[in-house]
Amino acid sequence: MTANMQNLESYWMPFTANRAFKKNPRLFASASGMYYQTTEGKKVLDGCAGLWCVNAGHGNKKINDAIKFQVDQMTYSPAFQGGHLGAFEFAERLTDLFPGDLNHAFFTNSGSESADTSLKLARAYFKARGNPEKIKLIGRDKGYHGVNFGGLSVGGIPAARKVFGPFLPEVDHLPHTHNVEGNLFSKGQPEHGVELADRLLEIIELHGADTIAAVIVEPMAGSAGVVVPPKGYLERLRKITKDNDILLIFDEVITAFGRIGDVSTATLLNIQPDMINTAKGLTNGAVPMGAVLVSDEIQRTIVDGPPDVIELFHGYTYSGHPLACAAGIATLDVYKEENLFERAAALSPYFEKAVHSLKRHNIVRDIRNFGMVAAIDLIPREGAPSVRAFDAYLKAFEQGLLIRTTGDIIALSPPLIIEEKQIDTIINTLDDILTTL
Ligand code: PXG
Repeated sequence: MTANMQNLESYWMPFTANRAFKKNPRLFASASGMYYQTTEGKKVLDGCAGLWCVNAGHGNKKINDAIKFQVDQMTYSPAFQGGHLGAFEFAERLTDLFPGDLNHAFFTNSGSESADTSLKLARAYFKARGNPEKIKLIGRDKGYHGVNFGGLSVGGIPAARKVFGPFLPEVDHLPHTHNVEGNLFSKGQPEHGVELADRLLEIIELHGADTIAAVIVEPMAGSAGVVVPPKGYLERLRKITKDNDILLIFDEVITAFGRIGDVSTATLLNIQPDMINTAKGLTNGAVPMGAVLVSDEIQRTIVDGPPDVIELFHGYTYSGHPLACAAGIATLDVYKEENLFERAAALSPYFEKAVHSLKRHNIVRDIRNFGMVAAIDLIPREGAPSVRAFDAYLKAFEQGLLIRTTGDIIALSPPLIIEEKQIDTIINTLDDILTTL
Protein backbone atom coordinates (compact mmCIF):
# COMPACT_ATOMS: atom_id res chain seq x y z
CA MET A 1 0.00 0.00 0.00
CA THR A 2 1.37 3.39 -0.87
CA ALA A 3 1.60 6.31 1.48
CA ASN A 4 0.23 8.67 -1.15
CA MET A 5 -2.91 6.64 -1.80
CA GLN A 6 -5.61 9.10 -2.78
CA ASN A 7 -8.95 7.33 -2.48
CA LEU A 8 -9.92 6.96 1.15
CA GLU A 9 -13.64 6.93 0.37
CA SER A 10 -14.39 3.23 -0.03
CA TYR A 11 -13.49 2.27 3.52
CA TRP A 12 -16.34 3.21 5.87
CA MET A 13 -14.45 3.58 9.13
CA PRO A 14 -16.03 2.42 12.41
CA PHE A 15 -16.73 4.86 15.25
CA THR A 16 -15.01 7.61 13.27
CA ALA A 17 -15.91 11.06 11.98
CA ASN A 18 -15.28 9.77 8.44
CA ARG A 19 -15.36 13.09 6.60
CA ALA A 20 -13.09 14.90 9.04
CA PHE A 21 -10.68 11.98 9.17
CA LYS A 22 -10.41 11.70 5.41
CA LYS A 23 -9.58 15.41 5.15
CA ASN A 24 -6.81 14.98 7.68
CA PRO A 25 -5.94 11.26 7.82
CA ARG A 26 -3.79 9.76 10.52
CA LEU A 27 -2.47 6.52 9.03
CA PHE A 28 -0.26 4.07 10.86
CA ALA A 29 2.28 2.09 8.88
CA SER A 30 4.20 0.08 11.46
CA ALA A 31 4.57 -0.38 15.18
CA SER A 32 7.19 -1.62 17.58
CA GLY A 33 7.26 -1.71 21.38
CA MET A 34 5.71 1.51 22.70
CA TYR A 35 5.60 3.33 19.35
CA TYR A 36 3.66 3.55 16.13
CA GLN A 37 5.13 5.00 12.98
CA THR A 38 2.82 6.85 10.60
CA THR A 39 2.88 6.70 6.80
CA GLU A 40 4.58 10.09 6.99
CA GLY A 41 7.35 8.69 9.14
CA LYS A 42 6.20 10.28 12.41
CA LYS A 43 6.93 8.32 15.58
CA VAL A 44 3.94 8.22 17.94
CA LEU A 45 4.09 7.06 21.57
CA ASP A 46 1.14 4.77 22.25
CA GLY A 47 -0.71 6.02 25.33
CA CYS A 48 -3.70 3.72 24.89
CA ALA A 49 -2.37 0.32 23.77
CA GLY A 50 -4.00 0.69 20.35
CA LEU A 51 -7.57 0.49 21.59
CA TRP A 52 -6.87 -0.88 25.09
CA CYS A 53 -5.63 -4.17 23.66
CA VAL A 54 -1.87 -4.24 22.97
CA ASN A 55 -0.94 -4.91 26.59
CA ALA A 56 2.42 -6.56 25.77
CA GLY A 57 3.44 -3.77 23.37
CA HIS A 58 3.64 -3.79 19.59
CA GLY A 59 5.36 -6.34 17.41
CA ASN A 60 6.26 -8.76 20.18
CA LYS A 61 8.58 -11.27 18.51
CA LYS A 62 7.33 -14.32 20.37
CA ILE A 63 3.71 -13.60 19.45
CA ASN A 64 4.61 -12.79 15.83
CA ASP A 65 6.70 -15.97 15.50
CA ALA A 66 3.86 -18.09 16.90
CA ILE A 67 1.45 -16.65 14.34
CA LYS A 68 3.96 -17.14 11.49
CA PHE A 69 4.55 -20.75 12.54
CA GLN A 70 0.81 -21.43 12.64
CA VAL A 71 0.32 -19.82 9.21
CA ASP A 72 2.47 -22.56 7.73
CA GLN A 73 0.76 -25.35 9.68
CA MET A 74 -2.92 -24.57 9.11
CA THR A 75 -4.83 -21.32 8.84
CA TYR A 76 -8.31 -22.77 9.30
CA SER A 77 -9.91 -25.82 10.81
CA PRO A 78 -13.70 -26.31 11.07
CA ALA A 79 -14.97 -25.08 14.41
CA PHE A 80 -18.12 -27.24 14.53
CA GLN A 81 -17.84 -31.02 15.01
CA GLY A 82 -14.11 -30.65 14.43
CA GLY A 83 -11.18 -29.07 16.18
CA HIS A 84 -7.48 -28.51 16.45
CA LEU A 85 -5.16 -28.90 19.41
CA GLY A 86 -4.39 -25.19 19.73
CA ALA A 87 -7.97 -24.38 20.78
CA PHE A 88 -7.93 -27.03 23.51
CA GLU A 89 -4.51 -25.94 24.74
CA PHE A 90 -5.48 -22.28 24.80
CA ALA A 91 -8.74 -23.01 26.64
CA GLU A 92 -6.86 -25.00 29.28
CA ARG A 93 -4.25 -22.28 29.72
CA LEU A 94 -6.97 -19.64 30.10
CA THR A 95 -9.09 -21.55 32.56
CA ASP A 96 -5.97 -22.20 34.66
CA LEU A 97 -5.33 -18.47 34.72
CA PHE A 98 -8.81 -17.24 35.64
CA PRO A 99 -10.09 -17.67 39.18
CA GLY A 100 -12.14 -20.39 40.85
CA ASP A 101 -14.39 -22.68 38.90
CA LEU A 102 -14.36 -20.76 35.60
CA ASN A 103 -13.13 -23.95 34.00
CA HIS A 104 -14.59 -23.61 30.49
CA ALA A 105 -13.75 -21.21 27.69
CA PHE A 106 -16.19 -20.43 24.86
CA PHE A 107 -14.32 -18.73 22.02
CA THR A 108 -15.70 -15.76 20.09
CA ASN A 109 -14.05 -13.20 17.82
CA SER A 110 -14.62 -9.95 19.69
CA GLY A 111 -15.84 -8.36 22.89
CA SER A 112 -19.25 -7.78 21.32
CA GLU A 113 -19.62 -11.48 20.56
CA SER A 114 -18.44 -12.33 24.08
CA ALA A 115 -21.22 -10.11 25.48
CA ASP A 116 -23.96 -11.74 23.42
CA THR A 117 -22.56 -15.21 24.09
CA SER A 118 -22.58 -14.70 27.86
CA LEU A 119 -26.15 -13.36 27.84
CA LYS A 120 -27.33 -16.31 25.75
CA LEU A 121 -25.52 -18.75 28.05
CA ALA A 122 -27.28 -17.22 31.06
CA ARG A 123 -30.68 -17.89 29.51
CA ALA A 124 -29.69 -21.33 28.24
CA TYR A 125 -28.48 -22.26 31.72
CA PHE A 126 -31.77 -21.49 33.41
CA LYS A 127 -33.75 -23.20 30.63
CA ALA A 128 -31.58 -26.31 31.06
CA ARG A 129 -31.96 -26.12 34.84
CA GLY A 130 -35.75 -26.05 34.62
CA ASN A 131 -36.33 -22.33 35.29
CA PRO A 132 -37.39 -21.12 31.83
CA GLU A 133 -39.01 -18.01 33.32
CA LYS A 134 -35.61 -16.65 34.44
CA ILE A 135 -34.87 -14.58 31.32
CA LYS A 136 -34.39 -10.94 32.36
CA LEU A 137 -30.99 -9.38 31.81
CA ILE A 138 -29.81 -6.49 33.96
CA GLY A 139 -27.14 -4.10 32.68
CA ARG A 140 -26.07 -0.70 33.94
CA ASP A 141 -26.34 2.90 32.81
CA LYS A 142 -23.14 3.97 31.02
CA GLY A 143 -22.30 0.29 30.46
CA TYR A 144 -20.62 -0.76 27.22
CA HIS A 145 -20.79 -4.34 26.03
CA GLY A 146 -20.09 -3.87 22.36
CA VAL A 147 -22.32 -3.18 19.41
CA ASN A 148 -24.45 -6.28 18.85
CA PHE A 149 -28.10 -6.28 19.84
CA GLY A 150 -27.67 -8.21 23.11
CA GLY A 151 -24.78 -6.09 24.33
CA LEU A 152 -26.48 -2.88 23.24
CA SER A 153 -29.69 -3.89 25.00
CA VAL A 154 -27.96 -4.17 28.38
CA GLY A 155 -25.58 -1.33 27.54
CA GLY A 156 -26.15 2.20 28.69
CA ILE A 157 -24.26 4.56 26.39
CA PRO A 158 -27.01 6.67 24.81
CA ALA A 159 -25.08 7.61 21.64
CA ALA A 160 -24.31 3.96 20.89
CA ARG A 161 -28.00 3.02 21.13
CA LYS A 162 -29.73 6.08 19.76
CA VAL A 163 -30.61 5.08 16.17
CA PHE A 164 -30.68 1.30 16.56
CA GLY A 165 -33.69 0.51 18.73
CA PRO A 166 -35.87 -1.22 19.63
CA PHE A 167 -33.71 -3.46 21.74
CA LEU A 168 -34.33 -6.70 23.60
CA PRO A 169 -37.34 -6.58 25.90
CA GLU A 170 -37.00 -8.04 29.40
CA VAL A 171 -34.03 -5.84 30.25
CA ASP A 172 -33.44 -3.36 33.05
CA HIS A 173 -30.51 -1.18 34.13
CA LEU A 174 -28.74 -0.45 37.38
CA PRO A 175 -27.66 3.14 37.98
CA HIS A 176 -24.02 3.93 37.15
CA THR A 177 -21.52 4.88 39.84
CA HIS A 178 -20.11 7.96 38.15
CA ASN A 179 -19.94 11.39 39.79
CA VAL A 180 -20.83 10.20 43.24
CA GLU A 181 -20.37 13.12 45.62
CA GLY A 182 -17.03 13.07 47.38
CA ASN A 183 -15.29 10.89 44.77
CA LEU A 184 -13.57 13.63 42.73
CA PHE A 185 -9.83 13.03 42.17
CA SER A 186 -10.03 9.55 43.68
CA LYS A 187 -6.91 7.46 43.54
CA GLY A 188 -7.79 3.84 42.79
CA GLN A 189 -11.19 2.68 44.01
CA PRO A 190 -13.31 5.59 45.28
CA GLU A 191 -14.64 5.68 48.84
CA HIS A 192 -18.27 6.47 48.11
CA GLY A 193 -21.03 4.66 46.24
CA VAL A 194 -21.20 1.11 47.62
CA GLU A 195 -24.90 1.68 48.35
CA LEU A 196 -25.62 2.00 44.62
CA ALA A 197 -25.31 -1.80 44.46
CA ASP A 198 -28.42 -1.99 46.63
CA ARG A 199 -30.44 -0.59 43.76
CA LEU A 200 -30.31 -4.15 42.48
CA LEU A 201 -32.56 -5.07 45.41
CA GLU A 202 -35.16 -2.64 44.07
CA ILE A 203 -34.92 -4.13 40.59
CA ILE A 204 -35.32 -7.60 42.09
CA GLU A 205 -38.32 -6.40 44.09
CA LEU A 206 -39.85 -4.89 40.96
CA HIS A 207 -39.40 -7.84 38.59
CA GLY A 208 -39.04 -10.77 40.99
CA ALA A 209 -35.82 -12.77 41.32
CA ASP A 210 -37.54 -15.69 39.63
CA THR A 211 -37.65 -13.73 36.34
CA ILE A 212 -34.02 -12.52 36.32
CA ALA A 213 -31.25 -14.53 34.68
CA ALA A 214 -28.18 -12.34 34.98
CA VAL A 215 -26.56 -9.07 35.88
CA ILE A 216 -23.78 -7.92 33.54
CA VAL A 217 -21.35 -5.13 34.46
CA GLU A 218 -17.92 -3.96 33.50
CA PRO A 219 -16.02 -4.02 36.81
CA MET A 220 -14.50 -0.74 35.62
CA ALA A 221 -16.53 1.01 32.92
CA GLY A 222 -14.03 1.86 30.18
CA SER A 223 -15.87 3.43 27.27
CA ALA A 224 -17.98 5.62 29.54
CA GLY A 225 -14.75 7.30 30.61
CA VAL A 226 -13.06 5.12 33.23
CA VAL A 227 -15.63 4.76 36.00
CA VAL A 228 -13.83 2.92 38.79
CA PRO A 229 -15.91 0.68 41.08
CA PRO A 230 -16.47 2.17 44.54
CA LYS A 231 -14.95 0.17 47.37
CA GLY A 232 -17.21 -2.74 48.27
CA TYR A 233 -19.59 -2.21 45.32
CA LEU A 234 -18.70 -5.28 43.24
CA GLU A 235 -18.55 -7.47 46.34
CA ARG A 236 -22.06 -6.31 47.21
CA LEU A 237 -23.36 -7.03 43.69
CA ARG A 238 -21.93 -10.53 44.07
CA LYS A 239 -23.66 -11.07 47.41
CA ILE A 240 -27.05 -9.83 46.20
CA THR A 241 -26.92 -11.86 42.97
CA LYS A 242 -25.85 -14.98 44.85
CA ASP A 243 -28.56 -14.56 47.52
CA ASN A 244 -31.15 -14.26 44.75
CA ASP A 245 -30.00 -17.05 42.41
CA ILE A 246 -28.98 -14.57 39.69
CA LEU A 247 -25.84 -15.02 37.58
CA LEU A 248 -23.16 -12.34 37.69
CA ILE A 249 -21.23 -11.66 34.49
CA PHE A 250 -18.11 -9.49 34.60
CA ASP A 251 -17.30 -7.91 31.25
CA GLU A 252 -13.53 -7.70 31.54
CA VAL A 253 -12.82 -7.02 27.86
CA ILE A 254 -10.73 -4.02 28.94
CA THR A 255 -9.80 -4.89 32.51
CA ALA A 256 -8.42 -8.43 32.03
CA PHE A 257 -4.85 -9.40 31.18
CA GLY A 258 -2.90 -7.07 33.43
CA ARG A 259 -4.64 -3.79 32.74
CA ILE A 260 -5.60 -3.34 36.40
CA GLY A 261 -2.46 -5.03 37.75
CA ASP A 262 -3.76 -8.58 37.87
CA VAL A 263 -5.28 -11.28 35.63
CA SER A 264 -8.73 -9.75 36.05
CA THR A 265 -10.67 -7.53 38.44
CA ALA A 266 -12.28 -10.70 39.77
CA THR A 267 -8.80 -12.00 40.66
CA LEU A 268 -7.64 -8.70 42.11
CA LEU A 269 -10.67 -8.26 44.36
CA ASN A 270 -11.18 -11.96 45.04
CA ILE A 271 -14.73 -11.99 43.72
CA GLN A 272 -16.06 -15.05 41.92
CA PRO A 273 -18.42 -14.15 39.05
CA ASP A 274 -20.26 -16.86 37.11
CA MET A 275 -18.79 -15.73 33.79
CA ILE A 276 -16.01 -13.40 32.68
CA ASN A 277 -16.03 -11.91 29.18
CA THR A 278 -12.71 -11.18 27.52
CA ALA A 279 -11.25 -10.06 24.17
CA LYS A 280 -8.61 -7.37 23.37
CA GLY A 281 -5.58 -8.35 25.53
CA LEU A 282 -6.47 -12.03 25.03
CA THR A 283 -4.27 -12.08 21.92
CA ASN A 284 -2.53 -8.74 22.48
CA GLY A 285 -4.76 -7.48 19.67
CA ALA A 286 -2.66 -9.43 17.16
CA VAL A 287 -5.50 -11.59 15.85
CA PRO A 288 -9.16 -10.82 16.65
CA MET A 289 -10.52 -13.06 19.38
CA GLY A 290 -12.78 -13.11 22.42
CA ALA A 291 -13.47 -15.70 25.09
CA VAL A 292 -16.17 -16.19 27.71
CA LEU A 293 -14.91 -17.98 30.81
CA VAL A 294 -17.78 -20.05 32.19
CA SER A 295 -18.31 -21.78 35.55
CA ASP A 296 -18.52 -25.55 35.95
CA GLU A 297 -22.12 -25.24 37.12
CA ILE A 298 -23.29 -23.38 34.00
CA GLN A 299 -21.35 -25.50 31.54
CA ARG A 300 -22.28 -28.83 33.10
CA THR A 301 -25.95 -27.95 33.37
CA ILE A 302 -26.15 -27.03 29.69
CA VAL A 303 -24.05 -29.93 28.47
CA ASP A 304 -25.80 -32.51 30.63
CA GLY A 305 -28.15 -33.97 27.99
CA PRO A 306 -28.10 -37.00 25.70
CA PRO A 307 -24.42 -37.44 24.76
CA ASP A 308 -24.70 -37.50 20.97
CA VAL A 309 -26.69 -34.35 20.34
CA ILE A 310 -25.38 -30.82 20.04
CA GLU A 311 -25.94 -29.29 23.47
CA LEU A 312 -25.78 -25.63 22.54
CA PHE A 313 -26.79 -24.16 19.20
CA HIS A 314 -24.32 -21.31 19.39
CA GLY A 315 -20.87 -20.55 18.02
CA TYR A 316 -19.01 -18.84 15.21
CA THR A 317 -17.25 -20.07 12.07
CA TYR A 318 -14.10 -18.61 13.55
CA SER A 319 -14.53 -19.73 17.18
CA GLY A 320 -11.09 -20.93 18.29
CA HIS A 321 -9.44 -19.84 15.03
CA PRO A 322 -5.98 -21.45 14.70
CA LEU A 323 -4.15 -18.15 14.20
CA ALA A 324 -5.95 -16.55 17.14
CA CYS A 325 -5.19 -19.52 19.40
CA ALA A 326 -1.52 -19.46 18.40
CA ALA A 327 -1.39 -15.73 19.12
CA GLY A 328 -3.25 -16.21 22.41
CA ILE A 329 -1.02 -18.99 23.73
CA ALA A 330 2.09 -16.97 22.91
CA THR A 331 0.51 -13.88 24.48
CA LEU A 332 -0.04 -15.73 27.76
CA ASP A 333 3.59 -16.90 27.62
CA VAL A 334 4.77 -13.32 27.13
CA TYR A 335 2.60 -11.98 29.97
CA LYS A 336 4.14 -14.62 32.23
CA GLU A 337 7.77 -14.46 31.08
CA GLU A 338 7.83 -10.67 31.18
CA ASN A 339 5.84 -10.56 34.45
CA LEU A 340 3.59 -7.98 32.85
CA PHE A 341 0.71 -8.22 35.34
CA GLU A 342 3.12 -7.71 38.24
CA ARG A 343 4.86 -4.98 36.28
CA ALA A 344 1.53 -3.19 35.82
CA ALA A 345 0.80 -3.46 39.54
CA ALA A 346 4.28 -2.15 40.40
CA LEU A 347 4.06 0.77 37.95
CA SER A 348 0.54 1.82 38.95
CA PRO A 349 1.54 4.08 41.91
CA TYR A 350 4.00 5.98 39.68
CA PHE A 351 1.40 6.29 36.94
CA GLU A 352 -1.21 7.43 39.49
CA LYS A 353 1.05 10.15 40.91
CA ALA A 354 2.02 11.34 37.44
CA VAL A 355 -1.55 11.55 36.16
CA HIS A 356 -2.85 13.32 39.26
CA SER A 357 -0.18 16.02 38.81
CA LEU A 358 -2.41 17.38 36.00
CA LYS A 359 -4.98 18.44 38.59
CA ARG A 360 -3.51 21.96 38.64
CA HIS A 361 -5.13 22.85 35.29
CA ASN A 362 -8.35 24.74 35.78
CA ILE A 363 -10.05 23.00 32.83
CA VAL A 364 -9.59 19.65 34.60
CA ARG A 365 -12.81 18.63 36.35
CA ASP A 366 -11.70 15.25 37.67
CA ILE A 367 -8.93 12.67 37.43
CA ARG A 368 -9.48 8.98 38.12
CA ASN A 369 -7.23 5.93 37.87
CA PHE A 370 -7.28 2.18 38.39
CA GLY A 371 -4.21 0.05 37.71
CA MET A 372 -2.74 1.16 34.40
CA VAL A 373 -5.83 3.10 33.34
CA ALA A 374 -6.51 6.75 33.95
CA ALA A 375 -9.00 9.39 32.90
CA ILE A 376 -8.55 13.14 32.76
CA ASP A 377 -12.02 14.59 32.73
CA LEU A 378 -12.16 18.05 31.17
CA ILE A 379 -14.75 20.78 31.63
CA PRO A 380 -16.53 20.93 28.25
CA ARG A 381 -16.41 24.12 26.18
CA GLU A 382 -19.70 25.91 26.39
CA GLY A 383 -22.12 24.67 23.72
CA ALA A 384 -19.48 22.36 22.23
CA PRO A 385 -19.37 19.06 24.08
CA SER A 386 -16.45 16.70 23.26
CA VAL A 387 -14.58 19.35 21.25
CA ARG A 388 -12.03 20.26 23.91
CA ALA A 389 -10.94 16.64 24.45
CA PHE A 390 -10.78 15.96 20.72
CA ASP A 391 -8.63 19.07 20.31
CA ALA A 392 -6.34 17.54 22.92
CA TYR A 393 -6.29 14.33 20.85
CA LEU A 394 -5.29 16.17 17.67
CA LYS A 395 -2.65 18.25 19.45
CA ALA A 396 -1.21 15.19 21.18
CA PHE A 397 -1.01 13.38 17.85
CA GLU A 398 0.84 16.33 16.34
CA GLN A 399 3.28 16.09 19.20
CA GLY A 400 3.79 12.36 18.74
CA LEU A 401 1.46 10.97 21.41
CA LEU A 402 -1.59 8.76 20.88
CA ILE A 403 -4.35 9.13 23.47
CA ARG A 404 -8.01 8.09 23.46
CA THR A 405 -10.88 10.42 24.10
CA THR A 406 -14.50 9.76 24.89
CA GLY A 407 -16.76 12.78 25.32
CA ASP A 408 -14.63 15.33 27.18
CA ILE A 409 -12.54 12.67 28.85
CA ILE A 410 -8.97 11.76 27.95
CA ALA A 411 -8.35 8.08 28.64
CA LEU A 412 -4.87 6.64 29.09
CA SER A 413 -4.15 2.89 29.05
CA PRO A 414 -0.60 2.39 27.77
CA PRO A 415 0.98 -0.96 26.96
CA LEU A 416 2.19 -2.55 30.20
CA ILE A 417 5.79 -2.54 28.96
CA ILE A 418 5.86 1.25 29.38
CA GLU A 419 8.88 2.76 31.18
CA GLU A 420 8.66 5.49 33.82
CA LYS A 421 10.30 8.00 31.50
CA GLN A 422 7.64 7.30 28.86
CA ILE A 423 4.95 7.94 31.47
CA ASP A 424 6.74 11.25 32.09
CA THR A 425 6.63 12.00 28.35
CA ILE A 426 2.87 11.35 28.23
CA ILE A 427 2.23 13.57 31.25
CA ASN A 428 4.57 16.38 30.10
CA THR A 429 2.95 16.41 26.66
CA LEU A 430 -0.53 16.57 28.18
CA ASP A 431 0.62 19.20 30.66
CA ASP A 432 1.68 21.43 27.74
CA ILE A 433 -1.48 20.76 25.79
CA LEU A 434 -3.83 21.42 28.72
CA THR A 435 -2.39 24.92 29.08
CA THR A 436 -3.36 25.65 25.45
CA LEU A 437 -6.96 24.40 25.54
N1 PXG B 1 -17.14 -4.98 26.32
C1 PXG B 1 -16.34 -4.00 26.80
C2 PXG B 1 -16.27 -3.80 28.27
C3 PXG B 1 -15.60 -3.21 25.92
O1 PXG B 1 -14.83 -2.23 26.42
C4 PXG B 1 -16.54 -4.46 24.10
C5 PXG B 1 -17.24 -5.21 25.01
C6 PXG B 1 -16.69 -4.75 22.65
O2 PXG B 1 -15.54 -5.29 22.13
P1 PXG B 1 -15.31 -5.35 20.54
O3 PXG B 1 -14.10 -6.23 20.40
O4 PXG B 1 -16.52 -5.96 19.93
O5 PXG B 1 -15.09 -3.95 20.08
C7 PXG B 1 -15.70 -3.44 24.54
C8 PXG B 1 -14.94 -2.60 23.55
C9 PXG B 1 -12.98 3.16 23.86
C10 PXG B 1 -13.14 1.85 23.18
O6 PXG B 1 -11.96 3.80 23.68
C11 PXG B 1 -13.68 0.82 23.91
C12 PXG B 1 -13.90 -0.41 23.27
C13 PXG B 1 -13.55 -0.58 21.95
C14 PXG B 1 -12.99 0.48 21.24
C15 PXG B 1 -12.78 1.71 21.87
O7 PXG B 1 -13.84 3.56 24.64
N2 PXG B 1 -14.45 -1.41 24.04
